[in-house]
Amino acid sequence: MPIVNADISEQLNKVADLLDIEGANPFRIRAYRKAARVISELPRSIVQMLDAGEDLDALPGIGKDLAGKITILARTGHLPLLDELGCRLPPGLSRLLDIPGLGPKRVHALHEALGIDTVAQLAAAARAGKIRNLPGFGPVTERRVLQAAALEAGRQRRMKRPAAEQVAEMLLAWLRETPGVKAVSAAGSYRRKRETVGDLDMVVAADSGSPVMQRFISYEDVAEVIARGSTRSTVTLRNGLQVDLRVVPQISYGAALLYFTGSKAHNIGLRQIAIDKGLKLNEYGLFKATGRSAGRTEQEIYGLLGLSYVEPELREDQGEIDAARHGRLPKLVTLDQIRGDLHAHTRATDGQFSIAEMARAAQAKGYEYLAITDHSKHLAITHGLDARRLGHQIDEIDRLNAGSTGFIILKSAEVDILEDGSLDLPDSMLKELDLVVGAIHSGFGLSEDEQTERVIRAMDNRCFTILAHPTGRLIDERPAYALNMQRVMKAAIERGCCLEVNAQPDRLDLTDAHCRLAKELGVRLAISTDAHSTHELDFMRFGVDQARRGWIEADDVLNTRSWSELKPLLRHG
Ligand code: DGT
Ligand code: CA
Ligand code: CA
Repeated sequence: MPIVNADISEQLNKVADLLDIEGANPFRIRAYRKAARVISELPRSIVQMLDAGEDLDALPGIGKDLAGKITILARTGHLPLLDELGCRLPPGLSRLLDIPGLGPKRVHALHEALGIDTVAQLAAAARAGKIRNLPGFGPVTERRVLQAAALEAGRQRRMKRPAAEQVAEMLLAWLRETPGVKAVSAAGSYRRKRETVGDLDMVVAADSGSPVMQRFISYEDVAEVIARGSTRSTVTLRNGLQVDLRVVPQISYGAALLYFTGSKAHNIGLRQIAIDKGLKLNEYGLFKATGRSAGRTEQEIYGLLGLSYVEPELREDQGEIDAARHGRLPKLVTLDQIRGDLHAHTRATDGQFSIAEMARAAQAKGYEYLAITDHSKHLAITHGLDARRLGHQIDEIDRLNAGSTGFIILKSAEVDILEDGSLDLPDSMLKELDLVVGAIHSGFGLSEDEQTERVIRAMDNRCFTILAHPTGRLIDERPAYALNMQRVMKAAIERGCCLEVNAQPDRLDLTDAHCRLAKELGVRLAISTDAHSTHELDFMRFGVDQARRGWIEADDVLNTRSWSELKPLLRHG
């Protein structure tokens, strides 16, 4: 893989950051930053320039010495100076830079004054009130640092779904190939489809545990074996994730799966029902005084407890046991019921592909429609569309639709909701669209009342259709802005608007609890990928999982419908 300009620029910036932390000569630091900027804005690739035999020191701000370093970096993908700096500085220091509000200058000051090298030390100093007294810091910064450090620590502990999924599926496949293995499944929060997982739990059915454990600890990604037994072992993988594995005989497989899937609260509820029936439930089975009654499958255990089968996504002790007893569990929406995607970007703004390429990929998934929802101009960083460019996009979509059957590209936009609640495109343009997706990308700091009013005012616009990523949170990175969700949802119902379940695995916004609230209040939801590339259309499964955790059924979801069924449900100015 040839190194691209953006990578070179990033590495140079990193050098500048580390030099800055070290307190190096400001001119030297500035030279690296300038070079990083020049290279990131270059219309041509550095590698191509080198291939053509051109001199890099002809570029503005890049002298002989830097040109040499950049050449090494471009040719080898490696910058020796960066390794050197990395060795000279404590390893935790550069992670401090990831904390919002902490630039290299402040990291340098914290290191010099308090000897802080790690996020944990930083949090401890903030808690002890030591940071507020440093020159240039103060109590506000101290509080911010404390919040950010808590988030940062949380980020280290829990892993988001795509990363967890990759690790889990490969390991499951590895275990499945062990001779004598009869069944293999993930359990725990991963199987319950939680947004993040603390560790992975796996259950294997086999007559003998030892060969399975032998294969488990010989998995190439294992960094450390924490515990090893014939029925239970724990390892840490190279990426830091811990995995717990249990091996049980097939006759106990269902009971073990049930137990280790959890949640703990759900298990406690089940165990109480067993006790009330004079039975005993544990990870080996469901027992009568006279011996085992069930254990091979989860289904037979639920059945003997007088419950219908509870999908793992619902096992959170949120009323599912009662619903299972009375046959009132929801029939959860499934991925194959999804018939289109109502939020996707193209190269016109911050996406990576053309309208036609995105549409072709959506059609290949078996969808009937895809809404193109590029950003509006207020989001300048994405080169958002103004009325004129949106007009061109509309013309292009009409042209593409004219030549296709069985698939329709929907005309739309992800229009910014401005701070006063007005929309960032004129009504005359919005009226031309099949649907309007509205979103907040600025002014996160408004009070709950102000933010709620802002969103409701946006929905007052007769063209407004779907509120995208309604809380604005980024998992473990940015908290939700203050918003009264109940009021927003009620206002949406009154106005015929819908809310989005954004399927980006960093967002998953609405949350499961909000999905549940939407269902109770009767707000329709769109499960949308917000895809910025063709492969991100596959994020749909994460959105569906989130909706399932929120008890959502097909009828609650806009895009389980064909376009002809959907169209009359969308209000239009
Ligand atoms: P995580 O790993 O933090 O994302 O969440 P879980 O739910 O995967 O929790 P974990 O890994 O500690 O345990 C996996 C499952 O094992 C858990 O969901 C239920 C079961 N479990 C663990 N400890 C207990 C316990 O003390 N009592 C009961 N009833 N079940 C437990
Ligand atoms: Ca777990
Ligand atoms: Ca565990």
